[in-house]
Amino acid sequence: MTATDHLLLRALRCRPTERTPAWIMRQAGRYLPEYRALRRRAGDFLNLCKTPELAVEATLQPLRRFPLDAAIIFSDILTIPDAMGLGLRIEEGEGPRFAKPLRRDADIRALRAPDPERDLRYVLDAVQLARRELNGGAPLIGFAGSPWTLAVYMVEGAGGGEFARSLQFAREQPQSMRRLLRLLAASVREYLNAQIAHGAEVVMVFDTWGGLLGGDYEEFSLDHIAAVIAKLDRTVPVIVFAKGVAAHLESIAACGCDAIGVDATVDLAEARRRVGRGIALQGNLAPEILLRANAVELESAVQAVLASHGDRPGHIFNLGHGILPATDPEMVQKMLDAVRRTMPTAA
Ligand code: 1CP
Repeated sequence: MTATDHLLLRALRCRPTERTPAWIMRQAGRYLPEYRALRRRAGDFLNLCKTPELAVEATLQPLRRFPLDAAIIFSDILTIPDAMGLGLRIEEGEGPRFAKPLRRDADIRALRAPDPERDLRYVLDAVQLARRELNGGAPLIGFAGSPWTLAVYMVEGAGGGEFARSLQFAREQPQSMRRLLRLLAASVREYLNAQIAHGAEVVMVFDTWGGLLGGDYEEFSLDHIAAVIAKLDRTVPVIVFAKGVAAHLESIAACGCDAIGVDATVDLAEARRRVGRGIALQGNLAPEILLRANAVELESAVQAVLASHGDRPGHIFNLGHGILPATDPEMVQKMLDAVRRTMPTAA
C-alpha cells in the first residue's frame, strides 16, 4: 500500500473512504498497563521520550492492541520549551513543571529557537525509527503545541491551574507576549518541518489552551498558528486541534490547515455547514463517555458522532480530547469496533 492510500490520508484530503478512519488522542499512555510498565522501565516520563527505542515502543503499543488508522509519535508538546532551557520536570501524578518559568521581558529576550537537528534530535530519531517499524502499516503523525499553548506553560511554569498569569501577561505586556509567540511560531515551524523531513506523514498542532483567550483568540493564538502553517512543507496534511474555540471555526478553517480537530461541545453537522466542504473534521466523542457508558450506550454515542457528520467524505473519528487515564482498554476496543461496524462513507 502506498502511503497516500491510507484511509487517514484520504480522509484528511476530503477524499472518499470505504469507512471512517479512527485514532485516539493520547492513544499511548497511562490507561494501558503495558505503557505503565514501559514507563517504569524508563524510570521517568522524560527519559521515555528521550530514548528513541522506548518512545517508539510506546508509539506502537496501542497499534498492537487496537485496529487504529494512525500512529502518533510518542513525545510531548513541552519538548520545545525543554530544549529552550526552561528545565522541564514531569512528576508522576503532578503534571509538568518548569524550573525557570518566564516572568519578564528580559527572560523572553534571552530565549533562542532550538535547532531541531541538534536540540530535539531524539524526537527526529524516534520519528525515523517509528516510520521504519510501522513499515507502511499506518501513517505516522508528528506534532507540536501551538505557540500560545506553549507560551501558557512557559509563563505559568506548571500545568493544571487556571492560567491567570499568562492571560495577565498577554494583557499587561502584549509586546513581550507577541515577541514570545513569534519566537515560538518559528520554533514550532522548524520542529514540524524537521519531523516531516524525518518521516512524519501528517502533522498536528495542539492548541489546547486557545479557549482561554475569548475574543483575543485570533490575535494571540490563531494568527501564530497560521504563521507556522504558512511556511510548512505542505506535502503532508496539517491538523489543528482546536479546543474550546467553537465560536471561531470559520477563521480556523481559513488558517491554512487541512483538518480541524474539534472538542465534544461541537456538533459535527453544524461545524460542516460552517466550514464548508474542503476541510476535514476530526473528533469528537467525549472522553468521559468511555468511563461511564455501558456497551449499548457507547455504541449509540459512537453512532451519534458518525451520524452527525453524515456520509460525506472528510471525517476522522477521534475523541474530543485526550483519553482519560482511568479508561478501561476494553471500552476502547468496543468503541473502535462500533466505528468499524457503521455504514461506509459514501463516495
Ligand atoms: O506518563 C506520564 O505520567 C506522563 C503523562 C503524559 C503523557 C502520556 C504527558 C505529560 N505527556 C504524555 C504524552 C503526550 N502528550 C502525547 C503522546 C502521544 C499520544 O497521543 O499518544 C501527546 C500528543 C501529548 C500532547 C500534550 N501534552 C498536550 C496537548 C494535547 C492535549 O491533551 O490537550 C498537552 C496540553 C500536554 C502537556 C502535558 N504533558 C503531560 C501532561 C500531564 C500534560 C497536561 C498538563 C495539564 O493539565 O496542563
